[in-house]
Amino acid sequence: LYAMPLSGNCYKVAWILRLLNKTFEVKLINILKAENHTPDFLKKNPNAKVPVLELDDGSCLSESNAILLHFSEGTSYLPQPSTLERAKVYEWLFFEQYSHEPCIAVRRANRIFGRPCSADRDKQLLEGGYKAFQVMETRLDRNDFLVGHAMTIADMALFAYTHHAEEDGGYDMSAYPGIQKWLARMKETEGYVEMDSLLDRSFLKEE
Ligand SMILES: N[C@@H](CCC(=O)N[C@@H](CS)C(=O)NCC(=O)O)C(=O)O
Repeated sequence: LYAMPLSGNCYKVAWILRLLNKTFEVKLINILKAENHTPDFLKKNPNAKVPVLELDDGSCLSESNAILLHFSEGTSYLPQPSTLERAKVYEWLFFEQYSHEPCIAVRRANRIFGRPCSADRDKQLLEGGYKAFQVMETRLDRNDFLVGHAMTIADMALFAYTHHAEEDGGYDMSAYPGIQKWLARMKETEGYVEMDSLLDRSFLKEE
C-alpha cells in the first residue's frame, strides 16, 4: 500500500485490509516532497495520488473507494449486489468524494500542512463542509449507521475525514449530535483501528 500518514483516503484502505486480515506492507509516499510525482510512482498511478495498492501480480489499484468496494465484496461491509442497500452504499461513496472530501479533507490539509488559502476559498470549504455534515446528520440523527443497521464501507469512507474534522479541520461539530454519536459508535466497532496506529504520522516529524 503506497500511502501517506494523515491521509484519510489512505486510512480507509489500510483499515479495510486490516479488518479483513490481509497481509500488506505500507510504503510511505511523502506528497509534501513530491514523491507522488516520481516516474516510478506515476507508472503505478498516473493521477499522482495516494493511496495506491499494488497487488501480488504487480497490477495497481487507486481511488480509495474503489479499493474499499473491491475488498468488501462478499463481506458484511457491503450489501448484496442489486439491492437498494447496495445502491445506497454507492450513493454515500459518491457523496463522500464529490461533496464531503473536497471540502473537509482540503480544509484539514490546508491547516495541518500550513497551505496558503484565501479567505473566500476558506469560507467555501467551511460552508461546503457544514452542508455535507448536515446531509449526514439527516440520516444519523435517527439511524445508527449510514446504510442498514451495521457498519458498511459507506461508514468507513465517511468516518475517515469526519472524525478529525473538528480537531484538525477546525469545524464546529456541536450542531451534529447524530454524527457525534455515530463517531463514538464507529470507534466501538469490531476491529476498529485508529488512523495513527495504521499509518504512523511520526515519519513526517522526522523530516
Ligand atoms: N479520489 C482519490 C483522492 C486521493 C487523494 O486526493 N490523495 C491525496 C492524499 S489524501 C494525494 O495523494 N494528494 C497528492 C496531490 O494531489 O498532489 C481517492 O479517494 O483515493
